[in-house]
Amino acid sequence: MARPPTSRSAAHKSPPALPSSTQSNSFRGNAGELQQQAGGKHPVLTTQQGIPVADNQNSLRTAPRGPTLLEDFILREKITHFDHERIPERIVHARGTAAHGFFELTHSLKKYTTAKVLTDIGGHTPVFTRFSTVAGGAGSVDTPRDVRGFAVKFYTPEGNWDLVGNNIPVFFIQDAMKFPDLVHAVKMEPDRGFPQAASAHDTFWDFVSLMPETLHMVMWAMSDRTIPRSLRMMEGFGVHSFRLLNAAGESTFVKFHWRPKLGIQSTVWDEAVKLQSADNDFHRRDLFEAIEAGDFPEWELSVQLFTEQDAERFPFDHLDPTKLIPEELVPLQPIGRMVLNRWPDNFFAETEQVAFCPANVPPGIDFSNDPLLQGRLFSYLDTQLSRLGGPNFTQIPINAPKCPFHNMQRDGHMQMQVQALKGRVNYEPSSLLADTPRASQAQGFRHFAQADDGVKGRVRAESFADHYSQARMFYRSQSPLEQAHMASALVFELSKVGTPHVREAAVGHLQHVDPDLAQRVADGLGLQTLPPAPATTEPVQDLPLSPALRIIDRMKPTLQGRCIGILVADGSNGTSVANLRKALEKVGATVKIVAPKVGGAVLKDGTLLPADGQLAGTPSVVFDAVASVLSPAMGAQLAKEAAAVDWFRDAFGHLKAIAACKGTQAILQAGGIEPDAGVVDPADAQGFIAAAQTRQWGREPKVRTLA
Ligand code: HDE
Repeated sequence: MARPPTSRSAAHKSPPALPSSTQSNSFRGNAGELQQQAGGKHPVLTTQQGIPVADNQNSLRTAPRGPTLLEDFILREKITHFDHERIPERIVHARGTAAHGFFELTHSLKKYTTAKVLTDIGGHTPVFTRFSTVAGGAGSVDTPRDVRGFAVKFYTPEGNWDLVGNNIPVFFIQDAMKFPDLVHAVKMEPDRGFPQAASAHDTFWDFVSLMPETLHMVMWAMSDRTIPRSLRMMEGFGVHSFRLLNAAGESTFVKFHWRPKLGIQSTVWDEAVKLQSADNDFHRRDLFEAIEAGDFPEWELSVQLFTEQDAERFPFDHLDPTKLIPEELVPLQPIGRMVLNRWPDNFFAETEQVAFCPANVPPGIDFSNDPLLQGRLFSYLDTQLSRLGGPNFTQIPINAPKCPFHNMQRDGHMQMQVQALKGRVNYEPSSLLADTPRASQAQGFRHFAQADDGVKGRVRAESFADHYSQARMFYRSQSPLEQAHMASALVFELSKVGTPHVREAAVGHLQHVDPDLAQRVADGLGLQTLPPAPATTEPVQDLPLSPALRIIDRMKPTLQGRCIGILVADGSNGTSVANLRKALEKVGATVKIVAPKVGGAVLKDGTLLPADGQLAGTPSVVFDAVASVLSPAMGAQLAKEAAAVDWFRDAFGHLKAIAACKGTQAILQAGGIEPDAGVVDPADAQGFIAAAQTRQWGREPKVRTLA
């Protein structure tokens, strides 16, 4: 039955006049609700075909309350494009964040390589650097216990060089053949679809316990390296040995290391866990805010250089990616710096579509025979063909070289170029056209001419057989507190493993790493007997220790790049807040004001101090240290507020310095906090700065039981 017309169905008969680029294009929809307020000149909205759009609010209908017409090409185009907005996420390293910047070479490696990026001092090579977690999906969190990807694309004058590394210098497996198994084992279990972004489950530890070559990297994964405070405070490693080739064709092996200018800094585990609820984007936001504030993150690039003869003397095989070269054995030589100074304009176009590939190297850099690297040389281009939809992804601006490039590759899905070389010739050799691209012996890429003799077969080198010695070296090189963190991480992870024999097998392997560690983990798991150590083919060596592998001792005592939260409320003393803030900012810290209401607090003198965050939504985990300036009355009131009590209790538990005024004492008492040397008065700004430059490590045994 036809409805009588009502006021609801009154038609908006004619759309407003088509806005011109000089007119305002704000107008009202049927309900009269739309207002667009941004000023400036607004170009006419068009379809992808360039057809101007008159109404971007209403689809085309037969009548105001009638069905929508298939004829509406504007609606169809808009929805179709939207339907295809997502592309497959990376199978690993799906969650990432990136920034633009430059690399500046400070020391030439001319003796070793012809690659201009490593020989021409002073110039700025543009870079795009993407950091990532490994196991979680693109929508997972920033702070799980996980390895971090550290991939740098250098747009060099001789083509793109991708140094696709991690924040750990070794890898779990020795052969690319095992990568799909490793990744299947660590990602969410296939029948149940969980856990997301976590290695603490049966399949990962089952794989580990059956593949002892993983043990060295497992020790790194259980260390504080995998719970970084900030992407700006992580090291990066190229992992594999690469080769440098000089003009004479001579080869030198090289390992690449990135060292953060702000020093390495990690969180404590409970903090990392709580960050997952406080701010899923903690690392992404931190990098964004630093770059927006002009506080550009910087890393030093260093190399370890060694010859084939040097390598023969190492007590391990450098082609085995489960081994690192201690810097006590081959020192690091700084050669340049990378600064990240520009946030991408568009996350999808740049951070999501960027395609890194370890096979992208300019002339003068070459590969080693590391079997993991060899597999990677294939995998990245292959996965990118499906992830980015075809072979022309190299033309996406973020992936295209910034130097001239010419070849005879043509056509394919999403071809964007009409090549400069016009006419009949799209092949080589040809005699029909002048100025066609040709190969160059002088400038072209050369491979190291390596002699190989052997018998073809699916074999693993005997020199790869020692799986435990470096795991032991790494564990024993740590400070006692770091060892306790590792033992506790192992207890946590294995406690999440439901299958007893998997748990026990993992502990058995730890006996080879360190019998005391195995016992601590067994005790932490409540095992009645210590599981037996599996047989080994090689005796475990006691290698010289490498204190350079610690991080707690090497954390930089600084407030640069660190963020301090000051809690205020109505009635707070504005002068005390201002003085503290000034002193903190003077030494490079960022200060954020937190108040019970985001509108801010009315200070004792009646002025309004705007807040950067609301107390319940800005827990202390997002800060490196906290302070408070509260009146006794507000302190007493907040002592009954869980968010305020947790603010201090968590800061204390996470070993942070606290500057607490007298008014705050009631909250500290409610949180059961017994002030120690890391709890000072906010009037003592210098005392607070000294305490906040580091964590209060001595407090840890008082606040939690470590394995
Ligand atoms: Fe990767 N890895 N990987 N990987 N990897 C990928 O490539 C692979 C390995 C690393 O921000 C994928 O485009 C194999 C070591 C980073 O976009 C894929 C093997 C190291 C990134 C792939 C390894 C890395 C990736 C997934 C063993 C440290 C993210 C999406 C043979 C040196 C780069 C993609 C970015 C990404 C394969 C081992 C680092 C599937 C087969 C060792 C930082 O191609």
